[in-house]
Amino acid sequence: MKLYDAAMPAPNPRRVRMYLAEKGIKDVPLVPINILKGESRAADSLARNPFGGIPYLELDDGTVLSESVAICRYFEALHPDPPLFGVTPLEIATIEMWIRRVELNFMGAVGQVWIHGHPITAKLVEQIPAAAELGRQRTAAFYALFDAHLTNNDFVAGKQFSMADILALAVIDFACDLVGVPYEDSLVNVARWRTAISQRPSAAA
Ligand SMILES: N[C@@H](CCC(=O)N[C@@H](CS)C(=O)NCC(=O)O)C(=O)O
Repeated sequence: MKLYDAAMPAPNPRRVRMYLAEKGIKDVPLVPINILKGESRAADSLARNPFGGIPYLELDDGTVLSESVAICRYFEALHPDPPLFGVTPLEIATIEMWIRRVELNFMGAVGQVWIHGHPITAKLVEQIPAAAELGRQRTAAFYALFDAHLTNNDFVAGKQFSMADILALAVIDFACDLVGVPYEDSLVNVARWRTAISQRPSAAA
């Protein structure tokens, strides 16, 4: 198999690299794709993944799996330990709830700012400033709810580190370090959580 990958600061491929590092899965060859040079939209890449996004995983029989969370679920089924998608029905549902919240409410909002408000994407799309502003407001709303949740939780889905932490770290680093939508200094629980998750060796993957 081969994992088509893109370097930092791309948040979605980073999720899979961090997941693999947490699981101790070392035997997945990476194929680097340069998104800024247009390689994710080149004909050979689109032939493998018509949706164009990186990462995607090509299996030995030619089957291609895209979507970072789906790729990690595939590895989770192959290598259940340590579990990063939960074990009990409640853990599984809670982690899934947070994965969807982070994808839809957080990444969706940050992505709006990235596409409609960042100088890099200004060269690629016709930007709508009002969409960027809405994305900023949605991001701030997510941060406030996230901080309140983390008041009594060390990890996104509660007591255990999970795939939801991986997703949220990839999005928050992208939001703060590239897109320019950081959280307020007053959100001390978000800051504490981010520092703790960033210190895991997998965060460097
Ligand atoms: N929902 C997808 C998103 C994939 C995606 O948009 N990846 C970005 C990099 S973070 C990308 O490849 N952008 C360039 C493109 O779509 O051509 C996932 O979770 O894997």
